[in-house]
Amino acid sequence: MYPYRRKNWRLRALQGVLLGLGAPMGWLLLGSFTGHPALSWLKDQIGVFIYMLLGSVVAFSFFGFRMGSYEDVLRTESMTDALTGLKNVRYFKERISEELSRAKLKRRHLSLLILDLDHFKRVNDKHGHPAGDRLLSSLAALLSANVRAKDMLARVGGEEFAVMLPGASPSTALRMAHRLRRAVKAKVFQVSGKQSLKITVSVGLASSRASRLSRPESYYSAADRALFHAKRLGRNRVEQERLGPPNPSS
Ligand code: GH3
Ligand code: MG
Ligand code: MG
Repeated sequence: MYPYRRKNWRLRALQGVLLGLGAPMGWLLLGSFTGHPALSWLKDQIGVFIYMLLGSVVAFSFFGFRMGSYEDVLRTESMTDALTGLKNVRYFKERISEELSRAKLKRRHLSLLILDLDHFKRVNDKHGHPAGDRLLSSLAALLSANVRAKDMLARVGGEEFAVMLPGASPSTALRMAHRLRRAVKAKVFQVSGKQSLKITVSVGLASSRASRLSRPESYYSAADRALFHAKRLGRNRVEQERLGPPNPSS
């Protein structure tokens, strides 16, 4: 299980239970130091002991639960992009390293797509920044609806998105890239009132079977190079790049 999926509220509640047990146990210990043998003192004071035990276990585990839940919310927020609700670049970088390690073990493919909106600045210039924001949110929903459940979609820059496709061969990844590009091209975005507009996206693709020397950075730079070519060759297109030779010293 990945650490970012761990539920801290469970751990903190359990720690609360342990802490809660500590107080009545300490009370018994204190009793034995002051000349009250634990068992006979316990027999005399069983009501007080049970009251203390339940009270402190409930109180500590409740505070543990609240603290853990708060930590869970903070962790989720720190990995989520506020505008689109997608995962952010920090989460994406963690995940790609983990998926790459997994792919290396199984000698499987890993593919990466980077999508960049074409001439997005013009949208802001013509329709205003809030309209641009709305377009980005709708686009995120559109992309989410078009990736597989096991793929990982994230917003990695202003108008830049990345999709990691674990296990996807170059041909599967290419099909996915074209599917996303076509879906964006076909969509009419409602940006403000009755105003609607269309936009296109360029996609850079990097795909390779993971080897012992594969690095996440080589996937990023290959997908970036491919994106650069897609822009240069006219936009609204998909280009792919081979991964450069891995650098064993890095
Ligand atoms: P290209 O086809 O070469 O990618 O052109 P472009 O205009 O999309 O690229 P450029 O890098 O020149 O501009 C990106 C624009 O994206 C500029 C910036 O204002 C806009 N942008 C970045 N983040 C946000 C955002 O969160 N909201 C809005 N509305 N605009 C954003
Ligand atoms: Mg860009
Ligand atoms: Mg752009």
